Amino acid sequence: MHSLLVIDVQNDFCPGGALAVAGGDTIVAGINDAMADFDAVMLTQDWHPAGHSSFATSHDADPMSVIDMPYGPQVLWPDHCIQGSTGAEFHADMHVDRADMIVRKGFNPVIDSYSAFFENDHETPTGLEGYLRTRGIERLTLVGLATDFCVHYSALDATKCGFDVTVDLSLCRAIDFDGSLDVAIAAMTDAGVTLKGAV
Ligand code: VGL
Ligand code: ZN
Repeated sequence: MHSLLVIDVQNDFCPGGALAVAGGDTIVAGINDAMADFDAVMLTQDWHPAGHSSFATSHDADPMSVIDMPYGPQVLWPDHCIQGSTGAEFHADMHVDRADMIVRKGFNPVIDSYSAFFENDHETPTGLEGYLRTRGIERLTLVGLATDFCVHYSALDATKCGFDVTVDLSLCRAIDFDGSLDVAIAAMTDAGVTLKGAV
């Protein structure tokens, strides 16, 4: 079984959103088309409570600054993907009805969660691993936003969990902050993730 895992294609990561990724909306049609090629489709949804600890406003700090959290360094983001907000909704054109499963992440007020599998402490599971295993899914193709954060960490954790992982870079877009895209490509390559398509 081969599943498509669509990461965080939400309004706040698209142009006009709170944490807009350049070209974030341009991948939606291609993702919809790709859904037909898979046995199953899963979506993730970044889903933060107001006042989340990953927000710069919660620390009186500048967006994109980095602080030390008990679980390691954390980039402080503009407020984004607040539970129930329009920014947290999926892009209106995405075929959400095709998804068997929607995984929400980042709801723990004190730990961020880039990965679809574990929170940023790299320990607390989201439950996705068990879901995929019990459904007999062994192969995953990841697409979505952003290449260098949530796609990157989800791909690394998926390989750690033993799945056969491909990232289709043509259906991803990056934040590319402070060299983060180069770091992500190198880390995914080292981890044995198959990278397909152009960045
Ligand atoms: C993401 C930063 C903060 C992502 C989510 O989806 O890549 N990045 N929250
Ligand atoms: Zn977030």
